[in-house]
This record gives sequence, structure tokens and C-alpha cells, in this order.
Amino acid sequence: YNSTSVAVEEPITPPVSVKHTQLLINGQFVDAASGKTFPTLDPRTGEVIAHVAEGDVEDVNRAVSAARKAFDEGPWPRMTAYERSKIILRFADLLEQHTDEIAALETWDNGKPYEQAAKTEIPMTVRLFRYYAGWADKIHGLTVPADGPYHVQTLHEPIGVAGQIIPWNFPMLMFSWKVGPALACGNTVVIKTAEQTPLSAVYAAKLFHEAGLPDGVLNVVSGFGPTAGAALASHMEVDKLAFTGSTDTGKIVLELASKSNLKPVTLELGGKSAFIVCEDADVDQAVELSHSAVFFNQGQCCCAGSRTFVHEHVYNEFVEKARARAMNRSVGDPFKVGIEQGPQVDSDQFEKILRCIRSGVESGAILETGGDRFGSNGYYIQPTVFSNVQDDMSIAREEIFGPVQSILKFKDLDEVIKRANNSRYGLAAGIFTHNLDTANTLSRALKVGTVWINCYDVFDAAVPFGGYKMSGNGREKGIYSLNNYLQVKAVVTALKNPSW
Ligand code: TXE
Repeated sequence: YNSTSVAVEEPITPPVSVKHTQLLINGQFVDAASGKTFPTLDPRTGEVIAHVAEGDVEDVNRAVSAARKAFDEGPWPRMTAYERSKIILRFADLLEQHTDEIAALETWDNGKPYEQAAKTEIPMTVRLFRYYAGWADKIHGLTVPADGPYHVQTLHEPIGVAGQIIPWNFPMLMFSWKVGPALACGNTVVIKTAEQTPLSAVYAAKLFHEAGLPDGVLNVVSGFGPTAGAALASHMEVDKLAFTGSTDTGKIVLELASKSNLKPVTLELGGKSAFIVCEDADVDQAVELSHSAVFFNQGQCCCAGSRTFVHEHVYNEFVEKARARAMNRSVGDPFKVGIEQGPQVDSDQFEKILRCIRSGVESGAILETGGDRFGSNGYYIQPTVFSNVQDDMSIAREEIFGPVQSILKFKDLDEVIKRANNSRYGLAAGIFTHNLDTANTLSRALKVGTVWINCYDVFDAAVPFGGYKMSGNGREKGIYSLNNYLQVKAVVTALKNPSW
């Protein structure tokens, strides 16, 4: 990688200041009970952006009590669904008006390109809240034709206090996937933000209160996983848990949930998604799509197309062009216009990715380009491409979560189906072909929650997302997410005069 072609200059001053660094509990900004704070860092430099309240067990207890009271005593679950819908819509309008500011916080805290945050992610967040606002007054039960002299109906009720734990790769989008359906269904929420990216969600939650959300309905706790996160997962008064993060932590929170009050848990975990380039591919298009499938968001996507399977007939041409494309990727300050790739989120991720790259080299994969840090400051990594990757190499099995493409060669469909499915993960897959039979065969055979054909990373609010196997359980977005936040009550009434 020609790292001199795009130099990382002096960091650009972010066009925003940090306003909120406290916890938001019961509609009030408060310090952590311990008084402790932790620094959130700028991934461009490793320097401190702000010191943020470090929530722990006592703060989670306070937040859950507020959410419990707001659920049990109202007014939120007892408001008309139309009123709830209007508040969510007002919030979406406010969020839209503050797009630039929130996008800047997101870029500063996470390192993602500002244009990506402002033009794609915040608009998607707004869209998602509007989508669920639309559901609020359309949630209802059924009448059921049971045997016998009974009138039977189901009531779809909110489940109660939802505990939600989100990661750092898409802080606002993850906030929306969790909070949108929970509130539309009439639940109250305690959400724990990721320690790497605490700034945007608390800002957004403040806007939610300006939109008319009653106190206690949405509480935001910043803090660490083993303390604040674990307290939420094991809390006896939390009725439902939703988690997005690593598979290892998913196992921990599931255990905490089962050992406490058996709260139902939805999990959205890691992946090692296959992007399959078939024999009939237009190689230029396939290269571009597979490139963005893996490099988007610095490669920090659970559904990154991180195993690029290429048919042997187009393999050589593909590898050559994939290398050229990666070498052209513009890396630099994410606030700069035209930048495709900023720094990785923190030093842990940065070190992990460099370790994975070293393991790729040691296991005999061919390093086509990249392979090292980019520049000498911050957590930038060179766009990296490996060819000749074999299924048993750890770069083909483990989630790298960085800008590293692994290209594997295949001969026929049966073979690629077996190899693509030979993973403990099953989040997504991409298929690049114009042959209808090939597309149908692959999409039916792959054991994954999402199949994208001739596209990738299409995240419409209405389309469900989630994983097979160790990529998690449950689905988020769309109509499917409503089920995660509803109880179904069967009401059976004896009929006095069954003949009518
Ligand atoms: O994840 P964690 P990390 C993958 C990716 C990445 C790896 C590690 O491969 O390299 O995970 O990232 C909270 N009880 N993904 O360490 O630990 C934590 O505070 C309760 C994939 O950041 O899973 C944060 O809010 N909560 C992924 C959230 O869990 C705990 C996105 C995620 O952190 C906890 C992120 C505990 N004991 C990483 N420990 C995706 N699916 O998109 C941590 N947390």
C-alpha cells in the first residue's frame, strides 16, 4: 500500500462541542453515584475528547427503578398509541434537524467518515424511528376461533422494562434498532452505550425528552461491560434484554439473564460472511461491491463480507483488480471530504487487526497489499488484501473486524455452498451473479439471516436482520422486532349462549 500517497495530516478540528457527558436517568442529567468518570478518546490521535460518567451497579439500579416506575405508573404505556407515535415522530424531526451535530459527534468518537455518518447513518436512524412510529398504533391482537363455547382473543402488551446493550461500530443506528421498537410497543428502556462511543446516544436521548418523552421512559447509562453492562443483564427488574456485540460477550449476557430472572434475550453477534463472486461476474462490478462489503466502516461491521469467494475462471483478474481498488482507497482524517476510511475505533481493535494480519502472513496467505498501520499517529490501518486464503486459516475463520479482505478460490456451486456454510457464524452472505438459478440455489442453501444478491449492506428499516448459528438469535428491524418487545396474553371467555 502506498501510504505516502495520502498523508494523515494534522487532525481537523471537529465542528461540534461535547455538551453531554453525564448519565441520563429519569429525565435528569446526573453524575455516576461513585463520582467516577472515564475518558472517551479520539481514534485519530488517541487523545481525550471528554471525560464521561462511569455508570456502575448503583447507577443501573437507579435507571432501572426510574424505568420501572415509568412503566408501572405510566403515563407512557397507558398513553394512546397515537400519542406515543407523535412523540417518536417529533423526536425523528429533531434528530434530522441536528444531523450535522450528531454526525460530527459520531465521527469524533468512532472515527467513521463524517460524510458517511451525515449522509447515510443519521438519515437511516431518523428513518428507523419514523418507521416504528408508524407501527405504534397498528399493534394489536387477534380473535381466535377456538373449539368449544369460548370467545378467545389475544392482547399484545408491552413487555415492561427493556435493558439494551449496544456496541461502538454504529452507535446511533444501534440506538435506533433497540430503542425504536421498544418505545413503539410501549416499553420503557435502560440502554448502556459502548465505552468507546458514549457521546451520541445521550445527546439523542436529550432530544427525545425535548420531543415530549416522559421522564424515566428512556434512560442512558454510559460505562463498562463487566460492571454496568453485567448489572443490566442480571437485573431482576429488567423484563427483556437486547444485546449487540461479540459472540463471547453474548454468551455472558445470556448466562447472566438466565441466572437472574430468565428475561428473554435477543442477540446480534459476530459474523464471517461470505461474498460469492460467480463465474458469470462482471469483474469490475464484483470487485467494487465486494470491496465495499468488507471495507465499509473501516471493516467494523458484523456483516462484513469478510470471506470473498471467487470462481476460479475470474480469480486472477479479480485479485489483481481487488488489490488495485484497495490501494486506491482514500484513508485519512474522517472529517475530510472524500475520505473513505478513517481510523479503527481504539487501540484494542487496532492491535487485534494487526495480529490477525500477521497471522495471515504466517499461515501462508499472499499479502497483495497493505499489512501495516497507516501513518504514525492514531489507529489507522492500511487497506489490506490477502489472496490464496485457505478455509482453515484463522483469517478465514475468525472475525477480524478491520479493513482486511481475504480472497478464496472456488470451482463449483456445491463446493462453495459447503465451504461458505462451514462457519460457526451465519449472519449474512453476498452473491454476485446474473444467473437466476445460481442466485436461487445459493440463497436457499446458505445458512444465514440475510442474503444480498448483486448488492450488499442494504439496511432498510422494514427488512429484518439477525443471525443463524453463533451470530445470534432473534431478528431486529421490520415487523419482526416488535415480537421482541411484546407479551401475548390469551383471553378466553366462556360464552353463555354459544349458538350465537
Ligand atoms: O465487544 P463486546 P468489543 C466483535 C468484533 C470485535 C469484538 C470485540 O469482532 O473485534 O467483538 O469488541 C458490553 N456484560 N464485535 O470488546 O465486549 C460492552 O460494554 C455485559 C461485533 O467491543 O461484545 C459494549 O457495550 N455487557 C459487534 C458491548 O457489550 C458487556 C460489534 C459490546 O462489547 C460485557 C462490536 C459484560 N460482561 C464488536 N462485556 C457486532 N455484532 O456488530 C462487554 N459488554
